[in-house]
Amino acid sequence: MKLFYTPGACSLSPHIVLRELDLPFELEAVDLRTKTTASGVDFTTINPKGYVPALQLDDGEVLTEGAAIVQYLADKHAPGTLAPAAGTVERARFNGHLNFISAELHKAFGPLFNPTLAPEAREAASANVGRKLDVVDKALSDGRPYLAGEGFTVADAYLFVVLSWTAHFGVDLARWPHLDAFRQRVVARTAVQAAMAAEGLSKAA
Ligand SMILES: N[C@@H](CCC(=O)N[C@@H](CS)C(=O)NCC(=O)O)C(=O)O
Repeated sequence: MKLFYTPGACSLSPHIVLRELDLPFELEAVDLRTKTTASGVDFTTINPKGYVPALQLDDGEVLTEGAAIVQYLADKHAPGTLAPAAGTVERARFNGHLNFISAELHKAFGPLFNPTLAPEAREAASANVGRKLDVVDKALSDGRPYLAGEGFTVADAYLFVVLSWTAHFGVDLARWPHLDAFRQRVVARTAVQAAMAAEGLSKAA
């Protein structure tokens, strides 16, 4: 398998999952401005949508969409471990978390990555991110260590990556104590440390 990634981007989520599962894989970086991979390939020939992550399987099949990729990896390589079993209420709740992180929280960060965003629009975007963080903080407020309960799942990997962006935009996680504690819990995981080191990210990222 080969994961097409950009350091610190949402592709860090499947990268963490590949390492949590101890699977053999290669990494290839993508320059998102030029849409060119490190080996000089036009990335849009691999993922016509032009964004990371993309996971190329050993038979050449390419999977896209981070939430789909991490569920595929969990279901195929550790059924019922990094994602609850399909068809259960637990899985439906877990899917709710994954969808919220992808469609609400991840997307809420989008405007903040635009360096030309007007100050008022930036303030509105930050407030919107804050409202989404309120929701996830509440989900962790019953003392559970991870979104689905006691065990780490692929939804936690994705949430961790999105939380890591807050530091770049001056959003202080101290306002969300459960999320802050969650981030510290997840960053300490061996697979997370290894993925971050491989992407050249510091522990604080
Ligand atoms: N819906 C996609 C969105 C992926 C996405 O937003 N990727 C960002 C990095 S976090 C990217 O590659 N942006 C560059 C672009 O869209 O041109 C997914 O969840 O995988």
